[in-house]
Amino acid sequence: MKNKEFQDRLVALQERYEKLINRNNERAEIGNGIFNRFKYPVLTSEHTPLHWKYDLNPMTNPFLMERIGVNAVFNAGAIKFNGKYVMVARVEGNDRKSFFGIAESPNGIDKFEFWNRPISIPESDVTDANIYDMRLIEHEDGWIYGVFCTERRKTDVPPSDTSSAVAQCGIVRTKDLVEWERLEDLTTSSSQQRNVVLHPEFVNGKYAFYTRPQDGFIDPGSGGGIAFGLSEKINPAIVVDQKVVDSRIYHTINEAKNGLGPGPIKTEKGWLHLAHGVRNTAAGLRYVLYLFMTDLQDLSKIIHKPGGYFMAPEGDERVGDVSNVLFSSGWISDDDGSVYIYYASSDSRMHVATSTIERLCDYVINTPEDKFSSKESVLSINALIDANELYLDEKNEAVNDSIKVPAGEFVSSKE
Ligand code: M1P
Repeated sequence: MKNKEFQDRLVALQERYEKLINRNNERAEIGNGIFNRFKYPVLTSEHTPLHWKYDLNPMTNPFLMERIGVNAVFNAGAIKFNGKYVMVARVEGNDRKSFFGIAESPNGIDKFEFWNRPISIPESDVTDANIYDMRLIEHEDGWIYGVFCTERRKTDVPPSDTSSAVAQCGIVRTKDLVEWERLEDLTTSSSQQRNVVLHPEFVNGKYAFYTRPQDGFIDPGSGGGIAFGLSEKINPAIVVDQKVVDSRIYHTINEAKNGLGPGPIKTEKGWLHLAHGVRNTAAGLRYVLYLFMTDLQDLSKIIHKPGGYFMAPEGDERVGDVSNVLFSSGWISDDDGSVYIYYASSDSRMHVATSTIERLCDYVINTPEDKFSSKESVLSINALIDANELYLDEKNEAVNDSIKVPAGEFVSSKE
């Protein structure tokens, strides 16, 4: 006799899954001219396939119960591969263990579907307790690298300390996203590392890494911010000197800590970087995204850095497992100049925002820098108002088309 409860539940679950996977996404709002948000998240725990979670045999699972729960899908690396928009997402089970799952979409904004199985990442000599936050880098040596955080329990602590952990940078590489080769973990002079990114090009014949030196697992301690260093080889990769490129600064969006997001995008004006900045509040840490640009020749030199954040958590994005967090470890620069920015909200789900190289460069070059005081912020606004008064009459209509560049602060940054 057929198990009706099982059959009914199966049909309902499959219908819900298909509806979700095939849902069209829509631009959310008028936006700020810099990027467009989209109405729906692009990957959530609900996007994980039913056969990862359910025993689909009515004999062994007559109630069609979920046997393995998925808690969240977030912090994905991204790449365009074989014409598809691909994310390698951090999938976190109900058991708190993270692993990587590959999801692809035909257009980058919706219809993301996970591949049949999660990735089985080979282990190194020391077992990884938890692996997460993979950045995907197409390196000019011909490999696609995945650099990620490997977390292990701290050994030199009393048995009663069941929380202390060590974070390091794990490295894998692949040509097809199917076979993954594990390399030795990155060695640096810091006791812990997270948010490490490999630069896509050789620098003086060496592999270049962006690191985030830190003393503690959560607290960066004396770790000064996003750093840059070179390694002779990729296996083993050893970075001896870490030069801080973007430091933590009092009363800015990255006062408490920061970390690089995805691999940088090369533009005619410089290397575009997306990073996260963290500050502390009475409600806990707040993570926002920011952009900066480094010199094409000197990768450790920032040439443009807008003040403040590029994106901050908004609406539903503000709530999740770790609320008030935006975090990005993946973006795709497409052939037509479009940029797909994949970002996670509150350690729970993935979203996309779209922009273009032209817009992002304009934003990075022409947004006033942080000048570290309220007085300077007001001066920047007044310079903009002055420039607008020259250009517009009281009805906000242009009266002087010949003014191509606004006055004040905005003159110096225009080319
Ligand atoms: O919970 C927010 C983020 O915290 C860590 O990032 P960071 O090391 O910069 O503080 C990471 O665990 C990240 O995965 C997480 O999203």
